[in-house]
Amino acid sequence: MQKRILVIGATGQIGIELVLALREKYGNENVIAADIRPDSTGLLGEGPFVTLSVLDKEALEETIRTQGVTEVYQLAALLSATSEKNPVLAWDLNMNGLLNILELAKHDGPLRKVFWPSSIAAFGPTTPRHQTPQTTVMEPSSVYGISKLAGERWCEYYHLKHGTDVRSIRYPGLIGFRSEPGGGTTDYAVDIFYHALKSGSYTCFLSAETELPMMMMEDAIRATISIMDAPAEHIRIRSSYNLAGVSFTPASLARAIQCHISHFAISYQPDFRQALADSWPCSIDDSAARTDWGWSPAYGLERLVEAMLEGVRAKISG
Ligand code: AKB
Repeated sequence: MQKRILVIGATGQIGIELVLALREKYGNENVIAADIRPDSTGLLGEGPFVTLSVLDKEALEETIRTQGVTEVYQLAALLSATSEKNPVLAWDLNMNGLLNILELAKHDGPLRKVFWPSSIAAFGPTTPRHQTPQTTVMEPSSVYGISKLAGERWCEYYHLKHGTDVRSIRYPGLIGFRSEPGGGTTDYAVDIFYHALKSGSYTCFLSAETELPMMMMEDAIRATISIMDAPAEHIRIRSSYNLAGVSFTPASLARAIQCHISHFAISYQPDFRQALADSWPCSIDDSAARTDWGWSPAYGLERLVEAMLEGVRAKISG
């Protein structure tokens, strides 16, 4: 059967890159980009776009039915820092957006497969922080983390009760230059490159030694498409898979940037996001993803820094 893919939250940080990659693989016309705001990024290229709120279940149902959508990537969400400022809105969007899709996937319509992103934020201060196991204590202390943990439970529940083919990854902080992050705690690791290239200095909102799991966007998109392409029987975990790329601190990232821009200077002024970062893992054990669907990251710190400097330089001079 011909795939018809709907990407909700298409103008966000992951959405833009995912739409481009899926269009490359499946053809522009088979990937419908959807977002609550019209596309003002100009980055999505050729292909269908619909203005749609994931909270509008009727409009969602109509789009899926009339467009014959077979797969949905539900990316619309508030990230960690924005969620702390709007807890009720974050819960509504992050939870009911997912539930609307899972309910539609349950019925006899064309929709057969769902991707939903979880996050390292689903872990909490009582989780083992180093090489965090796939299955472990999960007591998230942030609104965003609570919504991600609850979402994981819903995904597994719909799979067990209704056979829903839902697949999910616990993304680390994502780093890319084509699209801008917004409202996350790991966003410093993108902002730093723009500041390094524009002004040669950066004031970081996390402390120097805050180690977090991160990943180059190319790796994250490859992982997302791989898990969706894997045979259903390989997907043993229906809550969400741990996924690791590279772990670093603001200080070690700054040192790697200084290898290319020797005058680059970093200072630290931690704000409320420090508490969020302190409640998350430093590094992740992703052996289940490696075993089940062949995951392996391609970007270490040096390669990531080179790619970001090249990409951001081209963008700002461009
Ligand atoms: C955030 O910082 O909120 C996100 C995440 C870790 O899910 N990048």
